[in-house]
Amino acid sequence: MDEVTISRAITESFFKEFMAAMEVDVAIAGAGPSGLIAAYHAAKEGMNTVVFERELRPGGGMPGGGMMFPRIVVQDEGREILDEFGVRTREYERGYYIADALETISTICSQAIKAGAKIFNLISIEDVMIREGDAVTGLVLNWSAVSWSKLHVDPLTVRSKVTIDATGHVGEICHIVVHKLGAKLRTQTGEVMGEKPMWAERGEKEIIENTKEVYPGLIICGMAANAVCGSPRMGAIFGGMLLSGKKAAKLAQSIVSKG
Ligand code: 48F
Repeated sequence: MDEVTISRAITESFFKEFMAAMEVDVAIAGAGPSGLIAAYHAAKEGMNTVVFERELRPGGGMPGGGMMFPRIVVQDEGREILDEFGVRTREYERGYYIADALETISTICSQAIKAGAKIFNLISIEDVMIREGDAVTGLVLNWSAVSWSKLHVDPLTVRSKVTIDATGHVGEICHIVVHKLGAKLRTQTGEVMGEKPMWAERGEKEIIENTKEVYPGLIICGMAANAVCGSPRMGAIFGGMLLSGKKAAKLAQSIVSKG
């Protein structure tokens, strides 16, 4: 057993993938359920796809289930998606299906990686790259440990044909675009409107309409879509997250195919 061989194997394989991720079709900020579903579908459609996740582990809010009970609920449309992934569900009451949160998120994450998406954890998006017309053309990243320790270290950048903000309840990438560019988003007010209080049915319905190209080169999906467009949160029902991720990948494909 040679420790240095182990170290070389890890370093070389990481940097090979990291270099390949610097110029991609689709760059996704956030490896929560919506970002991972978007990554799975984008990669499956043959797009070169990378996901950057701030935390040590992917999954976002899904492993926590409802109030740390690691279970999630999906409706019929969500169940169909879980069926495709081979995630087991049980009908609790008519139209309400329960799944194990850890089985669900680990399966989606594994399938996204197997479909070809590259997921880098412990990396935070701290800015966007822009070009003519202020279109978003990439993400600016740094080790999460740098921001957590408040070190002054300059970031690196990846170029992408399309970027997806899947950062959850804050919608961090949209905030950056609005604050740094003074840009108007394709929302009712042109601003990040902020998430509204819990209303599961409306939240689940509106998340699909809210999943869109909100700014040139920038798609919003998952809870970020509702937070940016001023729609309600929905708690531990996850069908909308899954459908939103799938729609985001489709939108990304139409942008990538236009070149
Ligand atoms: O919050 P999160 O799970 O977002 P989602 O995919 O799903 C929402 C549900 O989990 C739940 C819900 C269900 O009804 O409302 O909350 O929309 O995942 C977002 C991920 O993005 C990461 C964050 O750590 C989390 O894992 N993230 C947030 N900001 C950044 C980031 C950033 N600037 N750079 C990298 N990752």
